Amino acid sequence: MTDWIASLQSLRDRALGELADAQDMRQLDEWRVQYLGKKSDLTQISRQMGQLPAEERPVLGEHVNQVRSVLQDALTKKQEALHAAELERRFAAETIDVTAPGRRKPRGSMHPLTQIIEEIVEIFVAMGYEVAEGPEVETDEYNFEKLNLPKHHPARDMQDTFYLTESLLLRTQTSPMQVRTMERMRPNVPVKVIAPGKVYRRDEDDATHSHMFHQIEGLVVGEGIRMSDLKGTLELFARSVFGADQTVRLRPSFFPFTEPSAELDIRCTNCGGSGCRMCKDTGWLEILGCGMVHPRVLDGAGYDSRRFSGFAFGMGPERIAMLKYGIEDIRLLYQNDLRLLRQFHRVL
Ligand code: 2NM
Repeated sequence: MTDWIASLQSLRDRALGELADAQDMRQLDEWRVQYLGKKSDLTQISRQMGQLPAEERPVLGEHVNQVRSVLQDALTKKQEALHAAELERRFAAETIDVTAPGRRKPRGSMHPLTQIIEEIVEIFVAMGYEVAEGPEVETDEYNFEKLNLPKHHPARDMQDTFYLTESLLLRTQTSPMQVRTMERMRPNVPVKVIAPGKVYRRDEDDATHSHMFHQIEGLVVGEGIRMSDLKGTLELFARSVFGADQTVRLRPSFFPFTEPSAELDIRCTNCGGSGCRMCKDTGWLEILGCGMVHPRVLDGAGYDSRRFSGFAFGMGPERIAMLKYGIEDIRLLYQNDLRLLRQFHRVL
């Protein structure tokens, strides 16, 4: 019995000594198997206690339990210490200098065309228009038929349109969105909508033409909408974009979807009206087309033209940007040459 107790004590001292030397979790685990596991000396001793006289068993059992709990406590403490040491090591190794200066990234800004489009859309949004955007692949029906351009109409030139199938095409204007908006809104008024987006025409690209360009169209439908509403609206628009001192004039024109139709001119931004190369000595620059919505277009979209009227207009933001900034070749707007883009850098 005393021998057993002595060997338990030396077992405990040996185990604690080895535990103190353990360096990592793997060694701790080996130690646990060796001293507290199923095949450990401690477990063997527990098993062999049966050989002792009955009165000695509880005494030795007490000692065994005590050693086991001392070892178990020591193991837990050592685990916690190793854990803490590991954390300390990582905190020390992984510190970062949060005061170190960052790497500067070159900052881009909006493309001049995007800037102009947003500026124009914003002017009409401020007047209470909603913005309508929609598909670039359109049906013949919406791009032509509902805009008073029946099949075989001369203005509906096959040569100018990218047809995908007999009835599908790349839209040549954004007016299909105006028609969709009227159909969605009817019979409610007023309809006030601005439709910006890409349009496509079969054209040879040159300084003033592009097979893909942008259009912004506006439409107002209501009761008692008149040509003077159109003129006042467009005058306000022209003054917002080209300066508060701008003057405008309407010049008769023709579009299949408006009657009457007109073109809006502003005073030449280059010479102020005295005549120059830019305005071909007229003193005026054309900036958009417009007119009173044709009764057939209104009726076709579900607004009885005997009761409702409306005005519409369409402009090319490329042209507006070129006039406003004196850009002489439309292709400059698509090439993304940094020498051009940097001139329109705006800090956002
Ligand atoms: C223009 C010129 C004149 C126009 C017409 C319509 C609609 F859908 F209401 F009939 N939207 N846009 C229009 C009118 C477009 O672009 C030069």
